[in-house]
Amino acid sequence: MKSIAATLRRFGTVVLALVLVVGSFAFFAPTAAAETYQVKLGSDKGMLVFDPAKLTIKPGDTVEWVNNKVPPHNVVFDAANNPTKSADLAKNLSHKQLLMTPGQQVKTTFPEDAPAGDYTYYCEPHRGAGMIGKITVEG
Ligand SMILES: [Cu+2]
Repeated sequence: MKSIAATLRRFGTVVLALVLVVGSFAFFAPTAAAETYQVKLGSDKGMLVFDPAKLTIKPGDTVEWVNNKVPPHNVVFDAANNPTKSADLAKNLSHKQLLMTPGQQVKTTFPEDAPAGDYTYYCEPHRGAGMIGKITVEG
């Protein structure tokens, strides 16, 4: 009898722990909606590309650009190629400073009120070589 009681107590503790863990996920899910995505500057094989070149995100999400191969690179959003054609918005999203060292990172958090649509960006030194990327913000 004693061992059954002990087993039941242990089982009860496990169930309680599970309820707490699952409950905390449910509680935090709405606020943990914003995600962070990584885009490499220069592919692992040394191609002059953003990897991935196309990315779909939601307003409030963050894109982390990681300097990878064949630097220098930068991230410049095209004022003529975003949903509002806003030069200010493009400037705020951009990181014009050249990244020289592999591993360097810059981040852009898209505002909660970022209009849905395609945002085209490029790397200034390698734009002519086709180093162009696109972020699609979902509505
Ligand atoms: Cu580049």
